[in-house]
Amino acid sequence: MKALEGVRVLDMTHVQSGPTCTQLLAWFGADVIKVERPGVGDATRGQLRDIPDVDSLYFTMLNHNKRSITLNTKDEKGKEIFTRLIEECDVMVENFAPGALDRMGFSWERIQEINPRMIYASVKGFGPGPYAQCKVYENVAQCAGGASSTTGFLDNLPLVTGAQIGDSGTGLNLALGIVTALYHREKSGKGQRVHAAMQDGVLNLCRVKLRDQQRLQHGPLTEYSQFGEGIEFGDATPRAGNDSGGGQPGRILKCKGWQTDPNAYTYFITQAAVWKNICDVIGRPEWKEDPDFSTPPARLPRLNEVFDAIEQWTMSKTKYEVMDICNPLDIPVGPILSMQELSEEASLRDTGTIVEVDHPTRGKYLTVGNPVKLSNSPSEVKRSPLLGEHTTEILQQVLGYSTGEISGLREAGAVGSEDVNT
Ligand code: CAO
Repeated sequence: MKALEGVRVLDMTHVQSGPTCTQLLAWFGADVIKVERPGVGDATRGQLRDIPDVDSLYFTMLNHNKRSITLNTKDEKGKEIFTRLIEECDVMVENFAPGALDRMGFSWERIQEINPRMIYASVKGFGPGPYAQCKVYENVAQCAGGASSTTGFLDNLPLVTGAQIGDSGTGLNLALGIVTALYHREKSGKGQRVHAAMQDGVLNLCRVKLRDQQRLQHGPLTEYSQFGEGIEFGDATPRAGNDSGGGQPGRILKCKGWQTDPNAYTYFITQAAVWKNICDVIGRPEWKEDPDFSTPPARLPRLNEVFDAIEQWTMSKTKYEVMDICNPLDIPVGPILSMQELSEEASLRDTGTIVEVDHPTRGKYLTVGNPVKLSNSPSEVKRSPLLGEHTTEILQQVLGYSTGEISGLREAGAVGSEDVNT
């Protein structure tokens, strides 16, 4: 039995943040019913398509293990069906622009009336306050949550990161809020509202930068490269290039082949505890006892010199050789792995972190699997549903409608007929 078996989720999510959350719940065993607009569906089905008329990878990689029903929730009959679904489900998840569900007639108050045990979970761009009504996409959240002002190099533009910390990151927070509320419901018997704002999620992940903002009031940030370079600090936490965010200085360094391979680099951390091993490995044994280099505070103003010397050594090795030599010596290093290398990495396939899935119209493709592994509830990644694939099945099995009633609902346009010929 899967950990969340028996939990039924009414999934009104679209794009990335909400679907990340409901996909996780589905991987843990919940029955996730994705409600989509007839004939249209989640906008990402058609975005960034690589194969004509086939659900995009963007969609398929965010909607595994779900069932799809097409339902017009703005139509009166559609609203009746939606009300019945609220009665039958434990959790409702949505990430519409602020106010969309209220405009449909399904405010939190109304949902509680229909089902007092319902857990109603939302992602929005911002929490209550001046920006509460704004629409938000990933990069807006990264900018408004403090990630961009602290990412990039000091003398250049703020940057966004490739990791979808605003969307997928907030989806993870929402999933935790939902299972916490489910646990609470066991004792209270009541549902509750769960809200996760993307700005809050990004800021939470940037806590070390808020830490540094406060440290700045008491002096320069000595582990930042700009300290060693004699560049003054301003009022706000600066961009720090590839400096390590912690107390152990680190940088990205060139490895053998860097002239032609854009990913021939390694991250190298000069952890104080293994400084002597680092000196030996890079051929600078004299630094072990030299007072200018032997202690972490002495090295701080000389980090450029230290990393230049380490880079002379890493440039003579491939990123994998650096890893093979440093790991037995307890020196923390990490190769810069490309998406191509990751997709071919056998150990990630073995653990189910990367999975190959077969899809009826797309064929085989790779996707990420569940990053959280439960020993008694392993995740099995199943393909995403076609638009409306389970409309009849859900109307019959979950809500008990007869075939005749379903035909009537189709004729009235309350539900879609995408699944009729499949
Ligand atoms: N039947 C009928 N209507 C439906 C429906 C259905 N099954 N499903 C959705 N709709 C309607 C909604 O009611 C809404 O209509 P109104 O605007 O008339 O009330 C409309 O479809 C879609 O709403 P939307 O404003 O959420 O969609 P959008 O594409 O304009 O905006 C987004 C997208 C992501 C900017 C916005 O939803 C948002 O800000 N969400 C919150 C933050 C978030 O999650 N962002 C991350 C997205 S991933 O980068």
